[in-house]
Amino acid sequence: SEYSQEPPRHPRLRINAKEPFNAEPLRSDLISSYVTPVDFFYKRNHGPIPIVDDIERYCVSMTGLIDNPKQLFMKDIWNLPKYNVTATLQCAGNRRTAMSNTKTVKGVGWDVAALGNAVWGGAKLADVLELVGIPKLTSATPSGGKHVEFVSIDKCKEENGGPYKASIPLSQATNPDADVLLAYEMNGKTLNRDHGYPLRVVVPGIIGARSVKWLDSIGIITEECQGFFMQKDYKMFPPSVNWDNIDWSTRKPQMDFPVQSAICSLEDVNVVKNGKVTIKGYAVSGGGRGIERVDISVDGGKTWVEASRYQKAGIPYIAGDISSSDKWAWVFFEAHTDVPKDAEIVAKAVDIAANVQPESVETIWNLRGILNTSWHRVHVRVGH
Ligand code: MTE
Ligand code: MO
Repeated sequence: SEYSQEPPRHPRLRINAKEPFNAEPLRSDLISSYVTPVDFFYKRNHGPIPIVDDIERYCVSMTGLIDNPKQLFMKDIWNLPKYNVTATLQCAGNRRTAMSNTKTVKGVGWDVAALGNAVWGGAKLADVLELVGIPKLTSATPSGGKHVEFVSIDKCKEENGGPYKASIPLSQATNPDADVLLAYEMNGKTLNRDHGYPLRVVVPGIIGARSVKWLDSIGIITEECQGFFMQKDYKMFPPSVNWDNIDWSTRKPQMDFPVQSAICSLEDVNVVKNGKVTIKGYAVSGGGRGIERVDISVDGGKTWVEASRYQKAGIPYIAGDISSSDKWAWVFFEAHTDVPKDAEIVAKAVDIAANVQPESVETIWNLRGILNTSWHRVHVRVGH
């Protein structure tokens, strides 16, 4: 079958769909390190994993509204200055299963681990675009180019067997501070097949769907990409919209993700012996907004305490301070409490723009089940 040449994967992944392969780590594996090991980084695919076996001949076609269309080979990309950017990639479908539990949604189910934090190594897209004559900080080219489209070599059924694609605004692509990468390394090693070998886009701060893997071409275009995943998917609709009244054209493709957090040291339901629990998890917000605070409740949200936050051991995390924190990366939080009786433990994060996670999933329910950022709740039963 077309799935007979999939790469090997870690046996401890939780598989949500086999073909295409979609899997996430266990909660406990997710929070065992600030930089997620490649093996435990969630894998989100819409088709079979492509095979690129001739790296000498592999190239990215630069097309569209540019004066000199060009083919860039890996050596051209390797020749550009290399940047390492620590960035958390999060699928818009993270926590979809919990949203589905209130009312059915369409899409692959995910627990709370459809995200990961990696050190991505590669060239800045802003530098790559300069090679085809587009200067830094351009929002429109003289020829009317306003968006940058990334087209993959994979084949997806949603595109009727065509490639996965997405676009971002040219202003973001040409802004060196936006840290958009064409990445060929993940955590210091050559990118592996599951994550986009030999070259993928990494767009920090926005939903994972725009970070196109297995890049085939980059196009400068007038309007945003018209592909399925931009126009007929990954849009946020209000709870009133259903499959009978949906009008996809009324909404923009989702880009930034909202503030999110989840407890990963506990499962949905836990039995503990003496009532002492460690509450540990991650918090992250889109757009490079740091995490200001994580509040923890052990009484279902009536009263709260603040958790401690950290990225790297020994370095205090200061939200919004790029000299002490990784701007595009999650923070871990931790709190230790005594839970004398059965309890509902809740986490909610606040970002530096004072955005707060919504209390209930019902208020943000949407038919595609994206962006479930409601307060994360787990239950503890004290046994004797
Ligand atoms: N790129 C291609 N070519 N094909 C895909 O199916 N999935 C997207 C994005 N890029 C996808 C893709 C989605 S929805 C997400 S969340 C991320 O890749 C997942 O990246 P990962 O598998 O490296 O975690
Ligand atoms: Mo995704």
